[in-house]
Amino acid sequence: MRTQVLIIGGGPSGLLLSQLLSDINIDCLVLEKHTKEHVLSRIRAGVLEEGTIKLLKKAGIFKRIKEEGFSHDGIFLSLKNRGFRMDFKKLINQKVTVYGQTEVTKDLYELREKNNGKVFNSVKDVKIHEIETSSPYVTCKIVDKETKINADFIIGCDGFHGVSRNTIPKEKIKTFERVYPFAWLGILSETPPISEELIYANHKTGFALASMRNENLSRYYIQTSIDEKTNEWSDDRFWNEIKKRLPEESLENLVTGPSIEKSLAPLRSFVVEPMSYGNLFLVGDAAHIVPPTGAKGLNLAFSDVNYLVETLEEYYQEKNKVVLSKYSKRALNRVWKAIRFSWWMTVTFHKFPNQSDFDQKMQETEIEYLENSEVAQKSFAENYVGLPF
Ligand code: FAS
Ligand code: PHB
Repeated sequence: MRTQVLIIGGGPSGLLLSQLLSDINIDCLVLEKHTKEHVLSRIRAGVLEEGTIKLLKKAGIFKRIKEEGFSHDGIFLSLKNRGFRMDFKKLINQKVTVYGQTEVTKDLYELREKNNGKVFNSVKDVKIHEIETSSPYVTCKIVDKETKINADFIIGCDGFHGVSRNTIPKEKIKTFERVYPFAWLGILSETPPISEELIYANHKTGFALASMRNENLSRYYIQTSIDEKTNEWSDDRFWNEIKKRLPEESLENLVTGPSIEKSLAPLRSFVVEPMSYGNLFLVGDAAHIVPPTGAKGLNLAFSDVNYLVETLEEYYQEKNKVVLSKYSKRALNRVWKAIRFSWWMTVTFHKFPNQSDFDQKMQETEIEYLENSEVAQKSFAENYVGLPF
């Protein structure tokens, strides 16, 4: 089998990349190790930046986002159980859209199927070969049949635990990492959201986030220690903890109920440089991880896709390999700014083990400065809604 661009990973970045490449007549195919149902069972991101919306619209995905997504002109930040609003519309005339990653991925699968996109699920034993040569290829098992696929380029859209990044010789890359000493326990509950907009809360017992998926589906997170188990957290224990952390004035609107999903996510910041080697390119979580505190992970994966499509389109038009080096530089320039913002949100809103009263005071002062300075708010707003591609 042969293709021009072979994409490993049928998550959001792999699917969007394959649609946008097909739209400009670049032949591609996607190899995904799980079933479509498994991929769609993951509950992850919730906030889409304007740049993401524009890119999804270009790919042909907008109808359901328009009908079911929620435009948010701002968010609430909270300290010492007191909240205040960040008004993005007033500050920088921009907004974000709340529409779950699961829905985006569902729309992308449907779009690829409608366009007869080549997406192979349940593919096993993907191995990448000869990326330093002009004839890289992949071996794998498709429906248990040993298969070899030749390609011009191989794209790692296979997430943090995928196979692609580890194919690059260790001496050819540099990694940057910070693992945070806490985790997020998230629940979904079929209850009306506590607030029309998201609430990020700093509290001396730990961070909390109130989000949503629709008017009767709420998404909540609390910071927990790193070694927690979901079965140690009954719904009652979760609700009692989040009540301690959210702003007092919001609690009258809190509707508790049974969780229909409960999961723990570790938090880390991670970047690999460069994001390409030979004819292998890394995209999304395969190249970088952000703590979800800044709502950047999915959006960053999509800005990588944008840069890679532009790079490959220019290559196939000019047949000039020099353009290929543009991708990593352009992508990393935006990646590092999102890494910084997500790190800042995480260290400002979370309680660290052995955190002193002075440290807590510094966090609260940082947030109060934000509350009282329009200049600081504009900077926060442009980072939260997403820096330009
Ligand atoms: P993904 O990990 O989504 O997709 C990679 C795909 O590659 C997967 O389908 C996987 O099965 C496949 N794959 C892996 N190895 C393979 C192999 N060897 N062969 C073939 N296929 C292979 N971001 C936010 O913005 N907000 C959030 O709240 C948020 N919460 C998150 C919670 C969790 C638990 C996790 C893990 C991530 C969260 N993220 C969040 C980040 C997340 O949304 C990612 O940024 C986003 O999924 C990135 O998309 P991809 O790069 O496509 O990677
Ligand atoms: C979510 O709704 O899942 C969500 C929203 C904002 C974040 C993280 C997660 O920063």
